[in-house]
Amino acid sequence: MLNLVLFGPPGAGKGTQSVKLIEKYALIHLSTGDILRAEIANATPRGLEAKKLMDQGLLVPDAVVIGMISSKLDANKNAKGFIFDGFPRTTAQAQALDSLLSEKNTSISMMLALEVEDEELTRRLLKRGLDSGRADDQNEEVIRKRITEYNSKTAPLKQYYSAQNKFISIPGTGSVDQIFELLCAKIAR
Ligand code: B4P
Repeated sequence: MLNLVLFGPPGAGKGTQSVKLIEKYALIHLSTGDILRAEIANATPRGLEAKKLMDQGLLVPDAVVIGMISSKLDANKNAKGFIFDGFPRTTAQAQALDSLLSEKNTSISMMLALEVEDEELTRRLLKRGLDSGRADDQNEEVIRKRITEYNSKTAPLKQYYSAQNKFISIPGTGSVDQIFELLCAKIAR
């Protein structure tokens, strides 16, 4: 199985590149951000709780997102592989993912990390906020909070995957197609 973690700060291009990767490699796309936004749109109790945190730029509790990923893995037993987009975001999530995959006799193949400077991230997210309708993209203070959450809780996962020899860094600036080619070259190695 090909199981990719697509990693990077908010606005690095994870969602954008996932669309291209799932088409090329026929993988199942699991984006915790998309799953949470669907729960919000359906006004589920979990969605309503998550919205309060997401609107402030904070992470949703580990137990919530781990539970969501676990059910999605169970629902896709015959998948050729998965792209984990925006998950894991904490060490507890990474450990839970390793054990969920090992129960299925598989593991993460590699972590592809898109690297983009903070100023460019803010610019991209504010631009998306003009037409996305996403509350967390419309306020510069909230965007900065998301980047701070990333730097304190999520960036340490680079070490987690480096220790397993699975960390690959990719420049996340340039055209979407150029970045996609870099990702494909690393996957093909
Ligand atoms: P996510 O939905 O994961 O959102 P994101 O990181 O902000 O965006 P994404 O990475 O998909 O966007 P992209 O860069 O593609 O999370 C939202 C919130 O949900 C989190 O803040 C958190 O509260 C919660 N959450 C989600 N997962 C969680 C978890 N595991 N644990 C706890 N909480 C969790 O695109 C950004 C913009 O850049 C787009 O407009 C795009 O067009 C543009 N862009 C992309 N590539 C570009 C390029 N090469 N050049 C110029 N612009 C580019």
